[in-house]
Amino acid sequence: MSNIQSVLSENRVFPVNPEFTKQANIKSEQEYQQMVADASNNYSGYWANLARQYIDWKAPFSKSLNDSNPPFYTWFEDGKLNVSYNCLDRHVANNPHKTAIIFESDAGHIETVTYKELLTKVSRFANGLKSLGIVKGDRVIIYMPNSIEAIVAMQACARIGAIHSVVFGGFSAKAIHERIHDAQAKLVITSDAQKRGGKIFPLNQDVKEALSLPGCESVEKVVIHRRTGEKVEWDNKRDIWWHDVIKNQSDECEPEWVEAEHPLFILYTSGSTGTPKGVQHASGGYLLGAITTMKWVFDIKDDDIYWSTADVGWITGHTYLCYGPLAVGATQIVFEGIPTFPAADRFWRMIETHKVTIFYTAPTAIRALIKLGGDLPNNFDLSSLRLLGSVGEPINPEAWMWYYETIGKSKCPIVDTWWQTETGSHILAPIPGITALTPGSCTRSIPGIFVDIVDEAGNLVTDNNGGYLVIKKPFPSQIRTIWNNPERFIKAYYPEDIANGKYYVAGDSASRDTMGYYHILGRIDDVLNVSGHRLGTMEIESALVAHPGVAEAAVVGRPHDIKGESIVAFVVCKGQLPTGSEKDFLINELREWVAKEIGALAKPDEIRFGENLPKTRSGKIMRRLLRSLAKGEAITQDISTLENPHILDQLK
Ligand code: 6R9
Repeated sequence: MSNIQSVLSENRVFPVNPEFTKQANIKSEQEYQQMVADASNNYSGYWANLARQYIDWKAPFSKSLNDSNPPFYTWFEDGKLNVSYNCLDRHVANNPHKTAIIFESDAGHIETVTYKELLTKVSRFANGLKSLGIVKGDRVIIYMPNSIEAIVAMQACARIGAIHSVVFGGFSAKAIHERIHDAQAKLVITSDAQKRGGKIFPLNQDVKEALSLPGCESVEKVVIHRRTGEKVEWDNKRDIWWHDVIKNQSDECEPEWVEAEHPLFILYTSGSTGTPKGVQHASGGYLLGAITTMKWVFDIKDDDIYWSTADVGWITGHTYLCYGPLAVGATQIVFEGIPTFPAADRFWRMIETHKVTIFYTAPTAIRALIKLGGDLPNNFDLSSLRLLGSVGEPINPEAWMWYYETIGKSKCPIVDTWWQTETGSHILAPIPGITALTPGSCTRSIPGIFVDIVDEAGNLVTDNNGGYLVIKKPFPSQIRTIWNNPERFIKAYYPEDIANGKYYVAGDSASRDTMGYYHILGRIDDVLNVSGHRLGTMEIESALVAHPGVAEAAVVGRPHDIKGESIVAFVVCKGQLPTGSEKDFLINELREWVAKEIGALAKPDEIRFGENLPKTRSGKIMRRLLRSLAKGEAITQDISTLENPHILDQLK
């Protein structure tokens, strides 16, 4: 709450830096307003013009938006393109020796590849995939660290029309298994291990474990990249080394020209119910969202050194690492490690070393780095920076101010970008050359995207209490469906009980201030945001209940200074209420259990035991009450409907 209050009472405004405006891709408010007017007057034509301008099409499209079967919208459907061609070949034709990626490993080793070299790597690997029998439409799981190879693997899938699904390296074998099964993947691409913060994480071992569980019969081969040299438990029938896959392959691979709606990838994300949802993105519309926002929000230029610290396992690592920067022909940093290794000055050192001009990271990293050494950045030359970005969760005004002053020296605009796995690209974000900034606000919508705040009935909400954040018109980069589950797609994003299912409902609440700027207040569903990672409370509860000693569990979020939210679990055990050393043992065991079921990122920070959970007489768990208990607040809610008030004392 304190975070929300401070955001809402924020009234500092930082005008645009005129030096920035002079060189910006969008230079004036009139230009922005003209774009909004163009989109209002001819919505479909507005996006069609951009798609023709920014994407190289093999076969031109004649139709822009097709909204004949809502909410299954399509864009540019009779056009043909290849995303990898747009990311590589067209730049190689103009500027083959431009650096595409500067890779810095966890240990500080640097490797650089040009566009031409990257195209060669992608083509060889794409040919290798074909030799393994992978064809257009096949699903490929990628479980790799941030690396040139992870990008090569994703781009190679795009090149041959295979649909990748990247699984974040922090997820467990169980989580990989779930995704393989849901996507019916034919191939898994992984590394022997991953090095982060000096520690080794055996990725291939997780894949092995996942494949040993029933339901992975679809997987024919596992390609293993040798990253660390860790010993690999080899499976003769299934495993093949990356270096053997590319051996003797041609440097050229004709792209598979796919329809604009051909799925580019599936990325699993948490929702309020059930298992993670396979968010499906289309090739053409997604690419357009990535390119336009690279230009408008990141103001990308030919000579920029762009750095997004995101991991390829998340949507930011897809749009603003693998696809967006390459689609616009930029030079970017790809970093394998973590911000605090070998010391908490790693980011600042890297900005100095590589003369980074655009830096994009998450509030949780900023908060952690302030805590570990708020004046460390002063030891480095950060003068190359010209633009800063933030993503993943609301940035509290204090962290914003530090980022603005200490990192940006009060001259770099901060683009606080609100978007989601499902939106594919930025939705709310400042346009840096024209938008005055307010700490903690992601300001206005991208020109051509129509956002609003409404109540259940679909009426506009204008007060500070906020309402449902919705996107009123379909847009090119949006989710097409949930893989294999169109009913769930409709229910999750176009629910009948909010504005009659007319609008895309984001799952966040927001309010607008007197400048018309948006302030995100947080999720309205049972989704937690822990260090910028989306986790469903239900997912963690199911994991806990799967433990043989647990009868029932409820999970809530509690505000946390650095992580944004921390995870508090209330657990009812089978049998006696655990006490003393038995209790400590069980807490430890349950935390490890959740790490195994989902991944270390989902480990509860605190576990409390009770003989029961607070429930209404109809048996519903009173989550609001649990949230108050987790925060240590006095219970002021009406507990008259509570069936078992005495257990509140146990759970305190
Ligand atoms: C890109 C990404 C999406 C959820 C979203 C919201 C939160 C993301 C934010 C933000 C406030 C921002 N979120 N960016 N909240 N300000 N700038 O993070 O995608 O992992 O799908 O999470 O993250 O709650 O609904 P994803």
